[in-house]
Amino acid sequence: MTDYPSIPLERYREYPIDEMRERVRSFYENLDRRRTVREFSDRPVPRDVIETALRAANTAPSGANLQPWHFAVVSGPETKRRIREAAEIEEREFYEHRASEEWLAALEPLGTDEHKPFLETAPYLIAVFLQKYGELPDGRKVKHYYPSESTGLATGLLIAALHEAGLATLTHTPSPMKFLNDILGRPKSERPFLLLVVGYPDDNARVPDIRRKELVDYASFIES
Ligand code: IYR
Repeated sequence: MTDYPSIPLERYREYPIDEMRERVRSFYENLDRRRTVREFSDRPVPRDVIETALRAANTAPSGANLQPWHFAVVSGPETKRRIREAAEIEEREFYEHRASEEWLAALEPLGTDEHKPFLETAPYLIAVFLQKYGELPDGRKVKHYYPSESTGLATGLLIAALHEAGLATLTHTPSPMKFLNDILGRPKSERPFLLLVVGYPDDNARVPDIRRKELVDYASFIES
């Protein structure tokens, strides 16, 4: 392992309080416009935009800075077709047998079902893999710490970056997702974490009129 030299925190920026307020508000207001979309356009998206969003994702904090994630970026129609086929098999099983009545009732307002045409329509699918352990070139294993937390953080940043770029995403979690390892040729050290569908929304895309919780409902301040 490398030993990192210690360097000054040169790239940190502090802002005057008013500017701090303005920046965080505008950041929040922009994120608040994000909606998960299920109807995608097939309009192409430049690959370099995806690459830069992935660089943003890769800035996420991770256990022991081991960056325990892999992003498999799929744009090829044949691979997208295979992913759709495999996902729909699992999803049919989910909606017809595996899901409890309670789960199906929770999904009802979202109007989801086993049909996943967006897996072929959208220009990009990003399969996010969690690396349970790392593998050195000589085959030795490197223990990873907090890989789920780390990969979740990286995925959150990826979604925010793509939204910032004006793209829509759908976090899709066909379960089980093991087929992604086979189709995308990923090693067994990697567990499929989720499948992110990326593109422009369809011109006629509609979304359910959901509400976000109020601050008091999801945060508490302990000041003594
Ligand atoms: N994976 C299924 C079901 C599903 C589950 C949850 I939790 C959602 O928020 C949405 C869908 C599907 O993608 O349809």
